[in-house]
Amino acid sequence: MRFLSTTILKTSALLGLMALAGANVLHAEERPQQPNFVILLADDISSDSFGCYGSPNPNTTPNIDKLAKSGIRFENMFVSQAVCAPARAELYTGLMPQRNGTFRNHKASNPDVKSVVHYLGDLGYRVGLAGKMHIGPAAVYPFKKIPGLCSQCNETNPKPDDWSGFEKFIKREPGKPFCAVIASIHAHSPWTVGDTGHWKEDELVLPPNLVDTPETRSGYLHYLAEVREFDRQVGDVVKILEESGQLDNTIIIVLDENGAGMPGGKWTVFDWGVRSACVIKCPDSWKANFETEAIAQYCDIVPTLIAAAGGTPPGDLDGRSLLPLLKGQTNAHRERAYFLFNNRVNETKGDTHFSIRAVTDGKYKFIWNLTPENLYSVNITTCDLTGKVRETDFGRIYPSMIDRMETDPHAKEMVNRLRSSPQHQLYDLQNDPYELNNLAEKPEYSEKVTKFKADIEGWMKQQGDDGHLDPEGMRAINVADYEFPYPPKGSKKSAK
Ligand SMILES: [Ca+2]
Repeated sequence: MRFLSTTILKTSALLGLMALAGANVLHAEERPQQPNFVILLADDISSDSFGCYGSPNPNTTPNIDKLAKSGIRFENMFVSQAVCAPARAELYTGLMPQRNGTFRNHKASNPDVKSVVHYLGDLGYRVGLAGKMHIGPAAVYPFKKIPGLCSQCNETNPKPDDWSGFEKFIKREPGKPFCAVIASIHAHSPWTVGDTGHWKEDELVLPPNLVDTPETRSGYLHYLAEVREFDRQVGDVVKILEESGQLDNTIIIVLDENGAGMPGGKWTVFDWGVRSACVIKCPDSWKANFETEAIAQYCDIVPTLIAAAGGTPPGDLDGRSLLPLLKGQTNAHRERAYFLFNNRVNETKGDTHFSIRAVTDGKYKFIWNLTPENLYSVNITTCDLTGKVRETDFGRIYPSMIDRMETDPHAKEMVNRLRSSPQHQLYDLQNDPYELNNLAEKPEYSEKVTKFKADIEGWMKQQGDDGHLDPEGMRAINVADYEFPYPPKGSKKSAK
């Protein structure tokens, strides 16, 4: 109700002034209008690939950079779990992974959970999705399907985008607000789409948490071409909204999802995975044009949309509305952001169960490995056990790091910090944004470690999270074990 209340207050003040001036008519165009929403969701991109987030390589995201110049750029937006299905479930339900049920990849949400489709539907919105779903069950996420975008993130040769479905969707019922999610497959591997000609492979600046091998350079180049493809989609959508006259009444939210599908990004709780780019363009009349260091998480988006639509967000969501922040009424939001990662056990042979939790106050990150005795096992690390995965572009990077371990101390460190991470890690995010220097064992930080550990314990209790220490509960051996059909029937692609 905040949007309406604010509007009513403003309107009352305006009426007061108008009465003084001898005018007292409230015109139709002054009545509060529900904004449209467009969420542009990337797939497996780290925020440091965006120009407006300081990409050291030029020409990656000209359209998003332009949007950021006239909108709000979040410095501290985070996703709770850096992998596809949990990131999406959190974004669409306003609940963190443990409470919505999607606390590992490919796992369905709890059937009694509601999503943005229900909440905005109740407020008169049409809610559609184009592109990648990767969530279930359908009853929790009954998006209207917007055709025209590839939905298969593993597709090597996707059809060119056809925006006619999106154009029809936004024009279908004039006067009725809409919410459209544009869920891209870029830059999920395989990195086969886009123009690599914007960069020279040997001139690329690689993030310092990677290891400079020919395989990494080649992978990163093709990844950047897909980042630029996502940016092109953002530009296409903004142009369509502009041409249809809908741009000014549409709140556009651009998110990078869960970090690059490379070692140390996706599948981790490092910032390269959980820290998300977030650019929000509000209606011009809001004059919302600034950068914010306020801490926010993906679960805050749903209550923000509900509030902006004139509704009251349910009190039991994990997220809280960002509307006061967007409207410049506050510059703070959360004191902490929390993270988890649970792997899928036995998704390839040799997996062990891995469970990890983390917290940040925006300045420091504390990571608590609940299973320090087990090796970190996700499909990117077990790829060195299965020659097959080495043949994929993303699968070649980690083995190339392993091959360098004997001669390159940095490679050894980067592999080991993933493969057998210690029980406790503490990083100074301001001086060490790539989390390379673990401070947890230094005596001067012991108090901080104790405090952060208590914070995580409190959060786990609030979430009903027992740490998932029983590997049976995480077992997902093959497609038949997934709780929702992924990949969809008829697809020959294997799930990642
Ligand atoms: Ca993803």
